[in-house]
Amino acid sequence: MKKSKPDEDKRSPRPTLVRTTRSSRSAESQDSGLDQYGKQRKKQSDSALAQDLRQMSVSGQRGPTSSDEKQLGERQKAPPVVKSGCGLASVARLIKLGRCKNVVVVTGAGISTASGIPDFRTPGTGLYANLEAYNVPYPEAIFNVDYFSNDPQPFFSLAKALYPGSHRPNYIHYFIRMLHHKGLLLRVYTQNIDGLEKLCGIPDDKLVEAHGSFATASCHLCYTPYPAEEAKRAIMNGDIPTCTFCAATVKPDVVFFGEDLPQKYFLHAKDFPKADLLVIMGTSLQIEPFASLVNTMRSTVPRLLLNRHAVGPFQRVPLRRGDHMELGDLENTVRRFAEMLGWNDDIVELMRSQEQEQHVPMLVGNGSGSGCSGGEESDSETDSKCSASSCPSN
Ligand code: CNA
Repeated sequence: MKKSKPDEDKRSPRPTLVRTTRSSRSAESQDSGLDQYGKQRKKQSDSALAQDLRQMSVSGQRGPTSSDEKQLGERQKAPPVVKSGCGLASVARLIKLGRCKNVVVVTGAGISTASGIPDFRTPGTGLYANLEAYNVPYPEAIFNVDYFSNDPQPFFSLAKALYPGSHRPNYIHYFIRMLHHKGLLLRVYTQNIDGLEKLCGIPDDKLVEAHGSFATASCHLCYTPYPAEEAKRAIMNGDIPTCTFCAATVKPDVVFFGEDLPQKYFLHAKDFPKADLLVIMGTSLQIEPFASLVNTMRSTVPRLLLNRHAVGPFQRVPLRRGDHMELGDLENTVRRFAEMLGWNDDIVELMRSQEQEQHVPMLVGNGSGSGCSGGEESDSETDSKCSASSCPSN
């Protein structure tokens, strides 16, 4: 293969925000320093936290005072009372009244568990609970670039399972696409690397894959681009793709801890001031700087959390004015939401037409985690098919 020069774009000066695990919060700072896996948490002293705190103050939220903390601590002894269905109905009403025309959706691994892809942190089924298969000393090692430099095999084993092609988008992905078809989606910011947002037909200009994707690959040392299909073939065959320029290991352009987020991530600075609704789905909000995004929304903008349990700022009792959450299985919740909006039939029809067009069985599961195998397609083939697909009328 012809030698190419290192990717200039990746070296050009730009704002840098590196991916880190959220390791300390104000309310956590006095605890034992152990995370939920019993590992010692690292002190968060990097620029991401500084950015995090700056963003929080910009959003108009004051930090908790010591009396707030005391009260919060007392209230948190009792489990928070979650008003079932109320938040969902309120937000559905706002959308039906035409009050939400610039919706930002923020997603995580929980939107893809119904497609059969395990998330990180769900006890029992999450990847972090099943690490024996990957032979790593601690969970984050699998996405640690220094660890990868030394031993790429754990990540490559995981990559085999996550490579786009073996999983299908589910109802939740199509719900987001329906927001787009209704002309309401400003942007979806996903932490996922499974490519299912693209595969369900959400156009590139509406999508920010904040933690990268498998669609491109490059040398992890000198950033020389490498053909993504060749990298995939090597990884699937158990080989190690190596850089044609410096012979170091090539990796798919998935953002690892300690690496910069893609330039597109910075669209949030333009999007968030414009947004009139934030929907957060299927994320534990543990990874910075992404987790702090949700705190940069203007305080007058409603935020809706759809997840199995309360996360991030939704752990506060009572919730901030304008915050809503609906806890439970995400696919069920999103179906109920779609029914309230009168979109369910449109979504089912959209799924059917898209899956027929791609000649794969429709994933109609109800969150049982049964992924279907689809055809092996490149992202660009999928994209052109998606954008050409017919959709129900708005
Ligand atoms: P996480 O920390 O595993 O959190 C997932 C959240 O979703 C948790 O709060 C779960 O309770 C919740 N959840 C999972 N399944 C459901 C469900 N069926 N119904 C309701 N809630 C559910 O993952 P995050 O996304 O917060 O962490 C970000 C990491 C995960 C990113 O860097 C990703 O690259 C990485 N990741 C991505 C994938 C993927 O692309 N599908 C899979 C695994 C990990």
